[in-house]
Amino acid sequence: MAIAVCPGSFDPVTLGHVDVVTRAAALFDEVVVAVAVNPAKQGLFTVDERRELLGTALAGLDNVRTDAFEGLVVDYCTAIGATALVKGLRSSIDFGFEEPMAQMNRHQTGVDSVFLITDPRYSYVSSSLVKEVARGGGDVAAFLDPEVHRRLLGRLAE
Ligand code: COD
Repeated sequence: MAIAVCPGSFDPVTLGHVDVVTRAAALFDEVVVAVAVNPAKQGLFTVDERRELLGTALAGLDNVRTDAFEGLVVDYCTAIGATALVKGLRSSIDFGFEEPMAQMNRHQTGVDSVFLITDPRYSYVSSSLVKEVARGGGDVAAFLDPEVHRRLLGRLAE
């Protein structure tokens, strides 16, 4: 069984993430969407909240589950028997960021990285940009699952 991991911060999950995970689910037997726990970085949502929102946005994808991990993503892949990492690529800037990580990860344990080119509708979408625009009162509904959108506006209003 080919298991892939889609790692990320997912703070919060956007439709760009959903698109990549949906396409990965068609390529692999099982996809684990894994939230990276970074104790040094406080997010807008807790790790548990991010997993809950991922579950909402990815509902209906039967071979997808969520998890969280701390430490190196390659060690997490080994622990669960995953042979591939799946990442989304929005631009050459993403490639510049991802390429050394992919080489380092492959050097560490042999785990390969698979890159899916973003759907053009989401090529300029990131969690951080969505949060910044929403904080300023801009409309980000087109980039989020409706429940994630509702929760984002609620959190920003607190
Ligand atoms: N369209 C397509 N793909 C997208 C979009 C979009 N609109 N938005 C984001 N993505 C992709 C990103 O390119 C990325 O592949 C993934 O979705 C997750 O994105 P984010 O922003 O939620 O998460 P990041 O980029 O902060 O995640 C970085 C990791 C947590 C994956 C990385 O830091 C990591 O692996 N950390 C674990 C520690 C580790 O092993 N470090 C050594 C690495 S060599």
